[in-house]
Parts: sequence; C-alpha cells; structure tokens
Amino acid sequence: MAQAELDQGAHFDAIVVGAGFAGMYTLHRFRQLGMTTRIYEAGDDVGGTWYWNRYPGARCDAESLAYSYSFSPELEQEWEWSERYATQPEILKYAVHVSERFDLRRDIRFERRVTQAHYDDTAGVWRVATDSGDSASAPLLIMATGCLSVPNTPELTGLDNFRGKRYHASQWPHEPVSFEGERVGIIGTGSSAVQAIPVIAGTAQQLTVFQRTPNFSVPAMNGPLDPEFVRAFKSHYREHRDYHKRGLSSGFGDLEVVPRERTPMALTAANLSDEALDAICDSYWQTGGARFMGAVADALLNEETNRRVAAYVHRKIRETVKDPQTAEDLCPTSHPIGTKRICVDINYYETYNQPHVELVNINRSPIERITASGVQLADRHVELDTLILATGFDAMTGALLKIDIRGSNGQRLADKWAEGPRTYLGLMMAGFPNLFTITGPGSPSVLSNMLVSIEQHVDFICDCLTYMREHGYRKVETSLDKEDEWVAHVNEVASATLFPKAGSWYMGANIPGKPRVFMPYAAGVGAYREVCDRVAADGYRGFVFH
Ligand code: N01
Repeated sequence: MAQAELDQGAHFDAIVVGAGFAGMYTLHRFRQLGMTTRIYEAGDDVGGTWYWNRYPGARCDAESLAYSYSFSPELEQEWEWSERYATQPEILKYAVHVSERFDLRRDIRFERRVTQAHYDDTAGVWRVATDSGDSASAPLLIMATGCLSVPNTPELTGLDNFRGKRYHASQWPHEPVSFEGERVGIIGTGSSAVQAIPVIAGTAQQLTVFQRTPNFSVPAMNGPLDPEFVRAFKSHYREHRDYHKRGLSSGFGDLEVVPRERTPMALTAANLSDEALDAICDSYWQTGGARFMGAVADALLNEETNRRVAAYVHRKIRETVKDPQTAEDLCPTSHPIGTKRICVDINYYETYNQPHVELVNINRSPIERITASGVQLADRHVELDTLILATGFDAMTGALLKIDIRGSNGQRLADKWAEGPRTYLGLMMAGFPNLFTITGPGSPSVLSNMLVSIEQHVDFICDCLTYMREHGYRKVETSLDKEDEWVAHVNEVASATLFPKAGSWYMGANIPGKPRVFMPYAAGVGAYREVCDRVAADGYRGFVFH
C-alpha cells in the first residue's frame, strides 16, 4: 500500500517533516490558509514522542489538562483526561483522536523517513526525499522533528553479544512486554528510567539498576482527576491557557491561576530561614510535580539557594530509602538541582526498599562489558534475561542533523552547526530560506510545556506567511547578523542561570563529540512570546523578504 502512494515529483505549498503534535497542528493551520501540505512521518501513526516512547510507566510530567492543544475550544471541552498526569497510551489516543477529528491523516504519509532536503535556489523550492523513495518539492519546509526523537545508544563493549531480550526505552515494542519471573537490568536513571523502574519492579523477579549519575526526582502525586475540578477548570479554560502562554506558570501547566505578586516567582530564598524554606519545599513536595523547581524564584539562579533546595531533596531521599549506602548513591551531588531536567516519579525512591531491587553505582563498580548473559562489572557478573537501555537522546539537534539538509548554495546544515546550533529565535537559520524549525534550538522548547511552545511557533509562522501573502513576498530568510545576535542573547540568558553547570543533554554533554552549547532559550515562554510579538509588530524585524 505504501508503495502505491509514493510521491514522485509531487509539488505542494508546504512539506512538513513529522506528525507529532507540532506537525499535526501545522497541517491543520496550513489548511486553514488554503495551502496544500504533505507530512512525511517515520512511524506508522501520529503522536511523535508518544508514538515511540511506550516503555512501562511512560507518562507526561506536565498536567494533562495543560498538556493539550488549546486551538480548539470544542476539542478541549469534549476530551476527558482520566488522570492528573496522562499515561502514554492515553496521550497517543488523544493524538489519534485529533488526527481523525480534524481529518488530518489524508495528507500524512506514514513509514516515510525524510532523508534529504535540498534547497533549489533557481526554482526557489525545497526538494525532499524519503527512505521509501518519495520525491517532492515545496517552497516551504517545516521541520517538526521533535527535540527528543533520536535515541542515544551508548557504545558499551559487547552490547551486541547479549543473547537475552534487549530494548531501548524510546523504541519500545508495540506488543506487551512481560517481565514475569525475569531478571531485568536497566542502564540509565533519567526521566524514562525513573518512570519505568517502579513499574518493572512490580513484576520482575529481580531488577538491577545500573546508575552512572543519580538524578533529582520529585513525587508526581498522581491520581484520578476529580470530575468536579475538571468541570470548574474547563469553565475557565481560556484564562488558564492565557496564564500558561504568558509563562506565569512553571512551564509544567500549573492548574491554579494566581496573580504574579503571589506566585513563588516573586519569592527568593535569601531572606528565608531554613525552616521557612523547608516549609515551602514541603508544600510543593506534597502538591507534587516538577513545579517544585518553582518553589522559590532563585533556585536556578543562585548557587546557595540551589544548594539549600537540593539539601531538602537529599533529606527526602535519606528518609525514604532504608539502606544507607543505596540512599547515598541516589543523592545527586554532581550538578545543581534542576540543571538536568528534574524527574517526576511515582514511588521511585520507595522501589529501592524492595528486596529484589538493587542499585549498582557503576562509578564504584564499573561496567566492564556486556556479555551473552548479562553485565560484567569490575567485581562480579550480573545475570540478566532482559537488558533495557534508558540512555536518552541526541537532543534538539539530533533529528535535524540526521537529515541531509542543504540550504542556499548547497550549504550543509551539519557544517553550519559544526560548533553548535545557530538560529534566529529558534525558528530559522541564515542561509536556509523558507525553512522553519518548530521548537528549534534557541527557543524555550524543552524548558516549557511543549504544547504551548508548539502552538506559539506554528501561529507565528502562519502569521508570517499571511504577512508575506499580503505583501506579495515568496521568500523569507534571516541574516547572519540577526542569528549571531540571537545566539549571543541565548547564551547570555543561560549564563545568568546555573544551567551551564551541569553536563546535561541541554548542553549536548550526553553525546560524545557533540559541541557543548546550552541549546534552549531559558528566559521563559512569556518573555519569549513578547520578543516574537515585538518582532512581528516591527514588520518581522530580523527576517528578510523577497
Ligand atoms: O534520558 P536522559 P531519558 N553508561 O538523558 C545514562 C524527556 N522525558 O530518556 O547522566 C551508563 O535524561 C545517563 O547517565 P549520565 C525529559 O525531558 C520526559 O531518561 O549521562 N549510563 C542517564 O542516567 C528527559 O529529561 C518524560 O551519567 C549511561 C540516562 O542514561 C528526556 O526526555 C519521560 C550511559 C539517560 O537519561 C530524556 O530522558 C521521559 C552509559 N554509557 C523522558 N549513557 C516525561 O514527560 C547514558 N547513560 C515524564
């Protein structure tokens, strides 16, 4: 079937790469502008991140009522989320529902991975090819490829020798996976593993967690949504959406709208006694969720405040985990809290109190190699039936650089970004006309509720296309000067925070050889939206039209 529908020399007004939340909304808006649009998607269904990441326990760490599209009041009223933090299957169901409700699927070609996108200066079009043999062109190319879509598989000696079952968290099978009676090992302790470990421990006979760096995790305090609360929330949906868009919430979708002067954003820890700070941390801990990092305004700005907040979490870990050595190994000390994405868990630390769950600190007991039957540590061999890699992603730039993208005069994106990503507003690169990145590096993206940032970018692009139409322009690009200015600004904002102090994936530090640059824009979605709105009001300052 796929072969019968190959695009051969097809021409569209726009080509979109990826049918996750960004690609789907782009298609919907472009249709409203009367544009013919083709999406190419590598998976066999919509959903992006939520299509691929099916590991046990996968769920969103933003509130479900906030992690959803805002563009359709009817959609947001009719869709019912069942839990405070939606599970992966429920979010995927939502994505499929949106694709059907807005009749998006007919313009999406599934199981087609875009391998190449070259700009033809003479014709003024992007020429796109897929691994299935599609060839198509369009004046406009939208990269909706996601920020965390290229799995990182570390080079572990002997990995391919393992004869048991092996999975990567982000490439999980579509069929159910059973751990009943199995000895399971998991490498990595980031957000994916922190969600998966308690669930796998529920059925595995033995679970061994191989940890290189502990991460800070806060309890989700998940639970079913109270229908009465949902009804009240939905009756004020616009107000909540506005609050999220203006960046007054933590970025994870706070469900209470409070005036700015009453938000923790107005509270710094400098004048707080330890008892007062503990009381604030306690109330955030009990409320649950990643908004914990917003308990005080300067947690990510001031080292001493950060140290005090981290000490609070260390105390919680030591109170929870009974074995003192395991508790110490779980206490992160190598990076300030929040500078690596904080994890949100359901019974993560408690899981280590179960007798069949073991934490191996691989700094003390290094992995020498993977063998046919398990993991050879420096001091012993761990026998395994199943080995799970929860080792993260080549974040933010990985998906773009995997595609052979060449702009004006054949310039390769890989060359342009050799020293790290460079964009204007995280939306466009000089030398790559009519190519927009949704939530690209240099925009708030992964530091925000992705749905908020996706809608803002797509709306900005649509407004820009309308402006072009009104003025008779066919081509938009940005200049090197503007790009340099924005990159400097992004760096300046990051260096005023503690983010650069961690070897995080935000910095590209998890991928050997990747340039170390803090990639997202850390000023928040509200400030960023204001910048974009001013740029647009100034006739799209920094963009050049032809
Ligand atoms: O990946 P990670 P993730 N040997 O990069 C370890 C989003 N997300 O998939 O820190 C041993 O955070 C690595 O160790 P170290 C969210 O934004 C969201 O968990 O490099 N270990 C680390 O422990 C998140 O931040 C949700 O020392 C190795 C782990 O693997 C992002 O995705 C859920 C290793 C990788 O952690 C990525 O999360 C899940 C090696 N050779 C994900 N190589 C929610 O919405 C790597 N590691 C809740």
